[in-house]
Amino acid sequence: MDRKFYNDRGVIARWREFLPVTDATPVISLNEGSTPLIYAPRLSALVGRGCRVFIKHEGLNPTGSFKDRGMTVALSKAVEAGARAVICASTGNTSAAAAAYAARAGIGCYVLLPAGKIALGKLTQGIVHGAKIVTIDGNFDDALRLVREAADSGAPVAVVNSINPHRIEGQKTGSFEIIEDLGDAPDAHFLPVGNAGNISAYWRGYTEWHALGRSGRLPRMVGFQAAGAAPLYHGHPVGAPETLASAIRIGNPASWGMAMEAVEKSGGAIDVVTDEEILAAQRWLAVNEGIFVEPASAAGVAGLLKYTAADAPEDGRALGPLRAVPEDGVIVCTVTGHGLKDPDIILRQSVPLAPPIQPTREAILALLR
Ligand code: AN7
Repeated sequence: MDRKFYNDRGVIARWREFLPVTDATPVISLNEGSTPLIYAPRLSALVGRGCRVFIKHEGLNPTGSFKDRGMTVALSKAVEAGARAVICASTGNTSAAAAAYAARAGIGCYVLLPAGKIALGKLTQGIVHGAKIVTIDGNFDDALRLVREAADSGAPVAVVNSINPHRIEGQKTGSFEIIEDLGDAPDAHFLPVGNAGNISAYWRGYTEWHALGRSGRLPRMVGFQAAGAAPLYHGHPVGAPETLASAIRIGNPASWGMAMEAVEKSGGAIDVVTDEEILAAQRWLAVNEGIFVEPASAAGVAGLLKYTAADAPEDGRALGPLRAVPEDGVIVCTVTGHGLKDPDIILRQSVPLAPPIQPTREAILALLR
């Protein structure tokens, strides 16, 4: 079978010269990337001081999360190397992307998931794309340990977790797109942190283009962990991470060192947001900006809302890393996954629908009065 599925969009087609691919690399793509950078007027007004806030909406990738950027590179390189199957541990989105890109490549896919802790949409994606789903009586950290052990023991599978360097390479293209859209890097970049690959990837993208003179500044990288799953914030692994934001329920991130280097070199920070703040930010973004993201994806916005809260000290603004953003500065918040990944979390918090009305003119007019 011809393995060269050429494709004129997608992360590899658009950013080939910055990625570890050659003409011999088959391109396994679903036209990922090129996601919109959406101006957020209400969030900007909350920050004040003339600052502008933009949402990089990674939920609009083909499988509904940022994982597609790295997975196109990881699967293309795996097929180039002759792999017949890939394997990953996941809190859900990595497995959804691996399953879809493996299907696209026509090779097998094993996904190791913490039993009972995966959002419905993500589990559904693994099933529909035909992945071999293995649930584990343990958490994500246990699943990732098993993947490493299987690979180290010579199992005939290519690992597509972010310990695979091709994943980070693909994900760094998010920074390139932001610089192209804004004409420069932002002053600060807020995003959720789980296994810590994405903050590392964005920083790599920003520093590579800064070194090439394609941008004039480097952003402060500000990462947010869930309060119950915050190993980077506390400075040590968390044995039993807990958060409603299941995507970032991770106690021992694989990209720990790279992430802390990004934070330190950029003058940024790692901070925490509570589950209540995450759910409030998810709702706030949906109601005020029309953007529906999954809970973990709202962690960066939750951080921004925390810093701008009315009861914050001083003048009520410019708390924490926001203090370092200049007047008329630019802040980008990456939202990492689509809200439809996890509808349960919204329905569980919502009042039940009213009983049906009669299909009559009187009934609808009475309701709208
Ligand atoms: C929506 O799918 O780790 O800090 O196995 O799904 O790069 O790990 C997902 C992580 C943020 C954290 N937002 O990114 C997995 C997995 C969403 C996510 C993160 C994840 P990293």
